[in-house]
Amino acid sequence: MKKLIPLSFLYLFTFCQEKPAPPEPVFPIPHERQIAWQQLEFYGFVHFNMNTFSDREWGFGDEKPQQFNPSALDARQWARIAKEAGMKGLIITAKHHDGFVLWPSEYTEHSVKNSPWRDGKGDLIQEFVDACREYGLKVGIYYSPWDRNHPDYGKPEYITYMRNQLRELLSNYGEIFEVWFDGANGGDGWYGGANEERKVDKLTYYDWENTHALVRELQPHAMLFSDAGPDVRWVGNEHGFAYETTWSNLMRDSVYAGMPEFSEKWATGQENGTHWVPVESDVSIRPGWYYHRYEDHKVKSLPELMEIYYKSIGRNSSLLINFPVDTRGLIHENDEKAILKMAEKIREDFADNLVKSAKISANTERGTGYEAELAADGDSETYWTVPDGEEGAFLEVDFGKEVSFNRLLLQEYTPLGQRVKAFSLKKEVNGSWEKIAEGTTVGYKRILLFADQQASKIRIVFEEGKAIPVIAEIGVFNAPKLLLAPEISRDKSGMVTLTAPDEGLEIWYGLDDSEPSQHYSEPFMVDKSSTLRVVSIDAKTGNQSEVMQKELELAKEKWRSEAERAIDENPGTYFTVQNNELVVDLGEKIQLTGFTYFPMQARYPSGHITRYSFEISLDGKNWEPVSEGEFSNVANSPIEQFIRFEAKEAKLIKLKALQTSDGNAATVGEIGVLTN
Ligand code: FUL
Repeated sequence: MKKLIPLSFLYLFTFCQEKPAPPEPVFPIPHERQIAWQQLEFYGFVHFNMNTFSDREWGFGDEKPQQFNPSALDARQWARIAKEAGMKGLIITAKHHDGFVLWPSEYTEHSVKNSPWRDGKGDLIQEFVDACREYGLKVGIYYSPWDRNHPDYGKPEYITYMRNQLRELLSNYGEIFEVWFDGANGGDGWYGGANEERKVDKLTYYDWENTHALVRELQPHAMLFSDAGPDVRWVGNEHGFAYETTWSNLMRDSVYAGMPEFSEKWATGQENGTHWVPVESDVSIRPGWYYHRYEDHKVKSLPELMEIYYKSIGRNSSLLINFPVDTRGLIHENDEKAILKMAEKIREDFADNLVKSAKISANTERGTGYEAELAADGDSETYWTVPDGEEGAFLEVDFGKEVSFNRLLLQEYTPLGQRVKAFSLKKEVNGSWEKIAEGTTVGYKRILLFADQQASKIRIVFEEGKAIPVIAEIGVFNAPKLLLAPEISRDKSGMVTLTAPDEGLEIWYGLDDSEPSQHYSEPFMVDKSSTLRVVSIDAKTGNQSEVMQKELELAKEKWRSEAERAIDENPGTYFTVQNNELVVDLGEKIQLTGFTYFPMQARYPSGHITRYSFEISLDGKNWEPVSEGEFSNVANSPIEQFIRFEAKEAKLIKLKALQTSDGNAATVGEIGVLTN
């Protein structure tokens, strides 16, 4: 006869099984729209507008709509590539600093409606939106508050204009997932013919409170981006790198868009930040944001792109990679190849999560519903956590056999706030625990990279936190090694040295138009302008790195200047220019076709030249100005600048700094000449 269980027992049983209360949230916590957005992780930028045709980074505003004339524009090609690359959305530069707009706005003539493209009947925002929807991508809008074309820029009337345009963009094209407000603001411009400098008070001019309210009204689910959020903040650099310690919490009320000290003081977020304003890392796949033919071979290499991936998505940030769409209106073949290689490598690195087939336990558990296994169930809605006040909690992963690995992935359950301040990874070696890696913040996602390890048991120890850890997911991976290209260095005399990234690799190279078919054994001389291609080869496996290409110019052996550090072939060193004039004696007469300026490369630089003039001389007494202009965007993106002019003979060159980014004495990382 079956024994009946007494009712009271059943009660007790259910009572014991009942899930203990979840941990108290640690404030600030994310809004629903921020949670949904963070899960996108990876999306793309499209910089395509008037600058594509004027070959600039920042147009002055005096360009003509007739210049905008792509020959084969196909937004579906952009969407296909983004989709294949694993991106979840695309953001387009609807209006950049030069003021030209990609849709037939009712409020300006400076638009596609007056361009030859599609006989003035085109609407590029519509084509973009249609393509994104077809490929299942979210749609984002970049809108530059700074407008170097508009006559009213700087006056209250312009704010009305800007809001009218936002109303068009945010009412007529369906759901928008992110609205991107650029922090670059105010300065020289055409301004309807005034040709002057206009400074605005970045804190008050745009009346952000009401501008944001308008966006919220029209697109309640859209994330609002700027240095100061309110929903998502800038990472503070244009390399696509977040920080070892990256908080989603921000002292939001202390920050405003375009403030000079943002990168240094606020970009990492703060442990005690008052608002949840997570980070987005933005970077271009080429040096510039806009297309320039001379950058066709400067598309980022696979190792560079993977470094960006790990330093953004792997550091509690989303990643926004830019495509500088070309003058045809297409993503260039080289950029497509690069992004697809990156996508493949990401898939490869995370193909097999070793915790899936392992046994997961913890030294302490909160109870039913919060067990250790929940941190490895592939469901980021469930989590492992521990009783309140518990310290030194760890998760243990027993692989059952020795495995190799080199990546650790952690995710906090962020709806309850960001908590972890320090953690470590240990492996069991003969019964004791040896530390192999450590980190600080985790947030939505943290990935640690380390040298190959072997172990059958590991522990993830939560050393310190704002409160008990609440861990949604963990992952352990064994990413295949990436073969790196050789490093190229060249001294002033022109002697080129190639260094293999690892022992046992062969180096091959080719000069000018030839492929790398020469075996490298010792340094060689290149004293003229030339193209160098190099590759590393693992002779045992036959595996090859990517081919790296570098343009070399005339050797600087005969050059003389007091600015030795600006002509030492090392942009990592720099020279501070007295009287804002830098003179170099080239030692002989040379036919010049241009010059290059590499800004100072320090993390917190000073004295970037933003307006220059360049002069040449045959005798050091009589100087002829050959070029004057702007180095756009060097403060945020200190990439090498290439300025070309009509061929001229010179024996001396002079770079004059007419303006610097911060008003400090000009600095020069490296100066060079172009001769072909
Ligand atoms: C910067 C701009 O000045 C650049 O041109 C680019 O659009 C980048 C994404 O933001 O602030």
